[in-house]
Amino acid sequence: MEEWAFPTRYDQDYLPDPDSPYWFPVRETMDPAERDAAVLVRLREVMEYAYANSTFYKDKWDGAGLKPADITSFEAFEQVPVVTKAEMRESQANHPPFGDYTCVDRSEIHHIHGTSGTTGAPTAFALGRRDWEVIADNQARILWGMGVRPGDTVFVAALFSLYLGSWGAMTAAERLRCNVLPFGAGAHGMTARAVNWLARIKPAAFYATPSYALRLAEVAEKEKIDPREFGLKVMFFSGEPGASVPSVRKAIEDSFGATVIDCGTMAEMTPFMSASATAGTPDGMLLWQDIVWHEVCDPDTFRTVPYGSEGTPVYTHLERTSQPMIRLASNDLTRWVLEDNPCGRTYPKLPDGVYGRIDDMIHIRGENVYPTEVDNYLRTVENYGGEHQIIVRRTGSMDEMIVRAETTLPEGQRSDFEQNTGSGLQSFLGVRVTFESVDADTLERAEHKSRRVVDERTHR
Ligand code: 8LQ
Repeated sequence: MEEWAFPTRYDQDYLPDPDSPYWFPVRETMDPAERDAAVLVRLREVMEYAYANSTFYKDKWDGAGLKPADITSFEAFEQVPVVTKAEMRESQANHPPFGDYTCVDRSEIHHIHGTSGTTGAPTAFALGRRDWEVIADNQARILWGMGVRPGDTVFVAALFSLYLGSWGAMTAAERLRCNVLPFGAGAHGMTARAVNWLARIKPAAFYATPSYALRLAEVAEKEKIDPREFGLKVMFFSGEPGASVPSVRKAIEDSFGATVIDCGTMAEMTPFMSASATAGTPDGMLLWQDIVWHEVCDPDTFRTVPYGSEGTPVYTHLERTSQPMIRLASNDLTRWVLEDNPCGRTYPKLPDGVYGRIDDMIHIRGENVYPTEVDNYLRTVENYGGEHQIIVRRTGSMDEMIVRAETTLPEGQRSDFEQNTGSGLQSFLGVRVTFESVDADTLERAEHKSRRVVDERTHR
């Protein structure tokens, strides 16, 4: 296996053979059982390292009665208790500012990022200098898999602040010897400027959230510029479901005429692109198991579910030394499979991407609805105005779901639209829905991740 060692340090001058679709042909195409055997040894090494360098992991595992040396099988690894975000927040509160799961000295920290949520205490992410280099290398390798090449221009249209997505895309593209346009997002008037820069620079690759790409397409239309003129080859997305939601994906492909690639796990798990599609396998996300160990688990027992089944992703770093996450519970939902991938990589795959967070699932009269399913349906409807809201309300003991969608139709000509879309949505979702329409361009567009659900229930 190429450059397989812990702690990891990659040759910073390495670039693959220009004709190779793979950065590391052996690691990417090897027999999965052989790879898993190497990963098992690595899991033990990472655990030894974390046990020796952090009181968080030492106390957690001592409390569970296990030692890194016990991890001689994946069955044993699945007994390792998961790490929750609540535990990380508590650790940072008790051991400010980075928590006692940080395994390096403060002088080794190269970047500090964090959660950008406006509610609750933020969590700080401390990324070591060596880790930053390894992250860049890991993600350059994944960009190579997406078809991005040295010399390509990569346009990064995501917030350059606490959010790791933009920085992770930038550092990866730099390592790949691309030219990076760190455009950012979120400032007033910036989307129209992005349209003009894209039309002028004509980058090969583009990174953002899927919501923001659709926003950009709308603004381009207003500016009378066809996004196909940007000449984009690859658009890669992370941060929220979308790139694997069929009608959202199609809307982006149709608007921009580029290959859409879904990627992304969690900011804590940076290199977050370790779940990513490739140029040869553009649908779903492959789990690059030699970079981060991805398990799909039963959300109650945190044991892996068989391939073909649904569960929640649990992630383990294989190369991080600053804040290694060992069995971090994502609280998301997905389904995984292991089958032949057209690109030749032998990784398992999430064929439908990550559908969403377990907490965001809406429970209506015994049925579960994902907000992304509403999005998926509405984007197929003629005269849909491009944005919607989902309002969940409790009337008596029943939960009620109201979908408020924009339409391009003028008032007075909407009754068929309302009736057909409402009943179509209801049969698509299999739950009762109250449907309302509003004027196009009246609901707020996301500059980052969409927040379409307005939950008016005081408790669930
Ligand atoms: N999340 C992230 N990527 C997703 C995807 N491709 N599909 C579905 N849901 C996705 C810095 C990267 O963008 C990762 C990131 O967004 O990290 P965050 O900000 O910590 O948010 C993580 C959550 O975003 C995940 O748990 C998913 O719910 C979602």
